[in-house]
Amino acid sequence: MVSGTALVYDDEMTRHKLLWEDPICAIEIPERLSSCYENLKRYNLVERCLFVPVREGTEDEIMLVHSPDYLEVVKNTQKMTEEELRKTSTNYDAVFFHLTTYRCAKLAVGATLELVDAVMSGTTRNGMALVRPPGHHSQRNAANGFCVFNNVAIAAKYAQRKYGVQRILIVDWDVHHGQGIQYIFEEDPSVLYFSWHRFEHQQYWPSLRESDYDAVGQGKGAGSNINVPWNKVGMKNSDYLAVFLHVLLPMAFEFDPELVVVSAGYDSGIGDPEGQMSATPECFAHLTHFLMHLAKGKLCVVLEGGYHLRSLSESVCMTIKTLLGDPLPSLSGEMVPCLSALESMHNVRAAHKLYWKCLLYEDLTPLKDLSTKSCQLGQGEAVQTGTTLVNQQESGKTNRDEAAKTDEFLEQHMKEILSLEPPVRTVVAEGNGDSLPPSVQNEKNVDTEELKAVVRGFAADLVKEENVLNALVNMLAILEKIVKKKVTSGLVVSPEASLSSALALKHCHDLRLQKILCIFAGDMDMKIDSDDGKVLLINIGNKPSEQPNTKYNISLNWKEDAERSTFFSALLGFVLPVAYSYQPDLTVIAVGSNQTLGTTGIALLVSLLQGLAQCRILAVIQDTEAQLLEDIAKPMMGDMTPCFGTCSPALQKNIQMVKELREQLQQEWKMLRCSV
Ligand code: X5A
Ligand code: ZN
Repeated sequence: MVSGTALVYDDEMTRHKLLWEDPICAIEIPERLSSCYENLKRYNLVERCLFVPVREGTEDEIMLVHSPDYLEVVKNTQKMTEEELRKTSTNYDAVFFHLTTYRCAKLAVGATLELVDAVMSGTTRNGMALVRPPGHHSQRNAANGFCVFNNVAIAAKYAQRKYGVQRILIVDWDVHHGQGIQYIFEEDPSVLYFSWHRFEHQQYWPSLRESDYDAVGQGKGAGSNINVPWNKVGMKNSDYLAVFLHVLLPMAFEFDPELVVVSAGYDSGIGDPEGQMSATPECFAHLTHFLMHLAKGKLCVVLEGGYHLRSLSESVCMTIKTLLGDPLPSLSGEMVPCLSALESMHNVRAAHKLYWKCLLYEDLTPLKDLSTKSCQLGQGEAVQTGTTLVNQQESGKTNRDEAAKTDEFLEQHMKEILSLEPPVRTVVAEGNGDSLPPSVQNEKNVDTEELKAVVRGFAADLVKEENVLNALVNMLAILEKIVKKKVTSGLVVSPEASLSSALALKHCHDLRLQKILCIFAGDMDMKIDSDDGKVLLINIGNKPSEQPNTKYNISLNWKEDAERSTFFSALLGFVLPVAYSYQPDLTVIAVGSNQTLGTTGIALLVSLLQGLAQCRILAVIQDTEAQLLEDIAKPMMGDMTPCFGTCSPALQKNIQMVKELREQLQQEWKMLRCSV
């Protein structure tokens, strides 16, 4: 298992700066880089990373993407007068050159390639490069939008050449469309490019027709370019999450990349003057966490935009904390995607239906393009809650006020979310887990009368057997550790998994936890009264359920053995949206006999559920399934799951079942929606 996180940075990249008045370029300042690094130091994250020095990208490396003529133009800026620099800058849209630009742009390329080397060689599992100038707008023959060399596109070509990487996923979460990357890989099926971007029906910069959802790639590359246009500002955590769950991740798992590179712009975060969006810093932790499940964790995050210094630097810290494996804070805000986001999601899914098996049975009626007017404020949409920060104001004074308000909001918000979070990822296991990773603590022979009394109070007649009593007491001891945040997660093997789970839920109630997400896999015999919303039960079993599904008691029953693709679509398209909508305080996973998820399925389930409930999970495993212990413990410790391979299409009837459930419950659980 490869571990560790690389951090590539050099403050020399702060030398590139704007020398004259230019209101458009004025936001791309050196402090963008230094403030990120300062904040990383403040959170003690720098010393936890493997620090990788930068180098210059070579001319050959730059020419993997750019023309010799363009390289020459940039090279010549090294010895220009200010007047000439100014003149050269005006040849491009939203670009400035400085005497050090060529040097810094070469360092930005080299830093990105050093990151690729660290990850591809297995020196670290993942990492981040903090670079300036950014790259995703630059093109073969042109600088554009503050970008000089296309760092991420060069990195992808480099990884293909040097390491023979067959499939690369580029995720561009910057708020602008990385049209440069799109142009470079448009016809290349080996690079899947995903970008979401402020678009406003083509009114927003760079106002290109080809930034819309129907630009799906060309020729052999058809289907390998995914554009999600944002036609409104104010997109929030739930909108970003919905697009990941319903658009990017199904396609990404199907694509099965060998490397993931992120064009990580944080101008899509709250307070940014360019983006005008509302996503809070922990949203980037969740986006990062999802991407860590692809390509065996090989994830290279490369800075692009981000112009609100506090928002930028907090979001960068959240990204790096997540790369390091820290527990994720819960995603805040109302979990309801807005109508405009749903419309974009519908359109992009419809545009890609022909190219992806995961969309094969989706009911994607002809593209809808509601006019801007008809999709103005739907229910919940006027409430860009939590902040009155989002407001398209033009005056400079108001912008400064808005920025200061975001500063204040973030100060408070980060304190809150980070104080809730358990400090480190720890797993404690009950009893005789011989096969467990050594980092898992062991809880043995807890012997408290208090807990025994709890057990007797629960089911006196059932606990005559010593081993059952012990298992229940140990489970309670572990549960209390999780609730008190002494550990993040716990594992229990039980001769009576149903009984153990029922007691766990009851005890959670006594400990005043408000909402418990309880996931069952395999045969479990449990009657739980969950109508009051304190428990949400999702049963992923084989047995057809006797009761009809209700908001808090849901059964997913495969018709036959589930293929991997059925499981993916159920997990991404159903379980996670419901779980994120519910926002639980704890997750209980109960595994009975005859579970059909397989070891990789269970591991993926456990791993992805760590995005909920501040990472707090209790797994209760029936003793006959004890061989699963290790597969569950590993993802709890932050080990990524084994690779899945690409998917065959799922059985239509299974997909149908998931689809029907989604339709039935999308009024109750709004994150299930992916269409208008
Ligand atoms: C990298 C980046 C934005 C350019 C905006 C020009 N560029 N109006 O965020
Ligand atoms: Zn940007």
